Amino acid sequence: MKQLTVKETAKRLLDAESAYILIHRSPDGDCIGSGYALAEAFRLLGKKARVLCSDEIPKRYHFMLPELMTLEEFEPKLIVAADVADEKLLGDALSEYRGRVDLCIDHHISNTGYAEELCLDGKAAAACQVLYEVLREMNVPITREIAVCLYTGIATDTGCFMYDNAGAHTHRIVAEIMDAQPDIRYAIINRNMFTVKSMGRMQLDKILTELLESYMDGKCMLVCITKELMDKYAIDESELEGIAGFPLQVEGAQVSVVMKEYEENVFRISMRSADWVNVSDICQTLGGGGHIKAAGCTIEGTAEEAKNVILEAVAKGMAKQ
Ligand SMILES: [Mn+2]
Repeated sequence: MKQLTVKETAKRLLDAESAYILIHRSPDGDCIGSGYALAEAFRLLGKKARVLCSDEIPKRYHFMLPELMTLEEFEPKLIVAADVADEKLLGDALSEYRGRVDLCIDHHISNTGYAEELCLDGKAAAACQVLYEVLREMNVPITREIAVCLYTGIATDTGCFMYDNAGAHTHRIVAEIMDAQPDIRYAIINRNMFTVKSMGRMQLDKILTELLESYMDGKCMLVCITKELMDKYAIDESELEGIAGFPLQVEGAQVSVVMKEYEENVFRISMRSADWVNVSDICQTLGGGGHIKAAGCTIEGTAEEAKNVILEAVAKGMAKQ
């Protein structure tokens, strides 16, 4: 793996006449934003690009998708991954691209270096922020479509500019995006991403409130969402968006753990930290990773077994720090 500067990355992209752009499974605002903004940039430059994802893009993000040209099949000259920290996160449907990624644009310090070339800024709030700098270097205009993608990616990865990662530089880039496209209703994007919930999701929040479990004198709040629960209330996977920070709203909570039963006896764990606990370290001891305040891992076993493993790791992690 070779580390590329923004300038080198821009050149690499300008030199390629076509690309497949891979984003991670369970797509979020940042990978969708960076993937489609790059595809749109390719289109503007008269190149071919297609965004590939193992999972369908959830409806709530459809407003971000530019009307890309319908393309005939093409053999990509470049395979790019956007916001994908680990090849495993490409998901099953894209597993054929493992070991074949030419260039990765990312902001996860935990990036495994699977791509041949890597443009990584571990300090950037979002892959969209890194991509913004690359697009400027490529002299790509910040069109309405690109602005919507980049803004949404940065807004979602910073929890609506509430996390530490939203520093002065991030705000400056966002200001530049807003200056470039002043007519976009940014407040509406934020309202739709952070405030508006389906009635089903409101009901789910009520159930989750009842299911909240408190550990370590309330410093660790946990909620376990089993398949049984999902079925009982007919909850769709996409309605669980942004649920990771939910238990962290409780006063005094330092770490939140959301366990989602992905397959029977397989739990995807999302961990969040309010302040000083490094959950990336904790998740790494469980075979996962991520950011200091937002990380995840996968645990197999019954809910009780998984819970015990996680709580032990959290207790250890908190004692160490
Ligand atoms: Mn991201």
